[in-house]
Amino acid sequence: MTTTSDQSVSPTSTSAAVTAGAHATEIARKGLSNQRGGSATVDQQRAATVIGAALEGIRAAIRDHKVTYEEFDAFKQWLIAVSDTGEWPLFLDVYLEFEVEKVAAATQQGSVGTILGPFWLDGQAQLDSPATLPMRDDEPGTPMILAGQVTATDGTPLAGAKVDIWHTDSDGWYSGFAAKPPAGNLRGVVRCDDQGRFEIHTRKPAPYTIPLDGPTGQMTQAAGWSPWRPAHIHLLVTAPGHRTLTSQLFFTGDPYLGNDVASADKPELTLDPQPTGNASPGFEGEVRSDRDFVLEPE
Ligand code: MBD
Ligand code: FE
Repeated sequence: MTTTSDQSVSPTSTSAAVTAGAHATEIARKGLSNQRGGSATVDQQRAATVIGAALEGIRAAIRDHKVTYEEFDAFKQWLIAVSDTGEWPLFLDVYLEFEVEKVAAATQQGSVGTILGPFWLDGQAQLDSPATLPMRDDEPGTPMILAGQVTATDGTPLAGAKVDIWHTDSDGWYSGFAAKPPAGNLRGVVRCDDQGRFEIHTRKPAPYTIPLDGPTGQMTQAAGWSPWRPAHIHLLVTAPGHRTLTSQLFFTGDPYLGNDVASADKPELTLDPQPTGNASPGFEGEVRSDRDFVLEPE
C-alpha cells in the first residue's frame, strides 16, 4: 500500500464492519444471489409513485418531529459512512428486506420462506447428499444433522433439487465476511438424492450481532434497539422448473427469537433438534432436525 492510499483510508478501514461490508457490496453488485438479478425496468409512473412515497415518508418524519439542521447534517454524514463502509447490503437487508419478502411471499406457494440477507456467496463447494459441510478439523460447536426431502406442491419428490446452505460458526462468524473462519467454511450446495432427500452434517450456529463498529450498528444502538439476530441457518432450495425457496431456520429457545434485528424470524421456521445418541469420538452431543421443503412449479 502506498503512502497516498494509506492517508486516504478511513480510520475504520480494518474494522469488522468494513471487512464484512466490502465483500457484501461486491456480491450485491453482481446481482447473482437468489437468481433475481439486480435491475428492474424503469416505468416512469411506478418510479414516481414508489420513490415519491419513500421520500414523502422521510419528509413527514422531518415535519412531524421538527428535524433540525444539526440532525439533517448528521443524517448526511451517516449515509456517507454507510457507503464508505460498504454497509448498504447490510443496512437494506436488516431494515427493509423483510417487507420486500412479504410482497414476494404473497404470491408464492409451498414452504414458508424468509429473507436472503447479505452473506450468501456464489462458487461454494458442490456436495452430494449425505454431505458434511466444509469445516476446520477442530470446528467448534454442537454437531448437527439437518435432513429432509424436497417435493413439489403436488407431492412429487424433486430428484434434481439442491440445498444451498450457509451459516455462522459457533462463535457467530460467517466465512467470507469475517477474518477468522477460512474461505468456504460452513457453506455448500448439496445435491439431493433421486427422491429429493438431503442429509447435511454441520455444526449448530450461534446468534449473530451486526457489526457494532459500523454505521448500521451505531444507528441501531443509538436508538436503543437490539443488534442481535437469533441463530439461523440460511437456505436456498432450488430445483429445475421450480421457484426458488429462500429461507432460514431458527432454534427453539433462542433468546433472540421474536426480537430479530432483521425481523426475519417466523414461527414456521423454528427447529427443535433432538439428540442422536451418536457416541463416536467428536460427535458426543450430536443433534438432528428433520425439515421438508415444498417448491412451487414455475
Ligand atoms: C445476517 O446474518 C443476516 O442473515 C441478515 C439478514 C442480516 C444481517 C446479518
Ligand atoms: Fe445470516
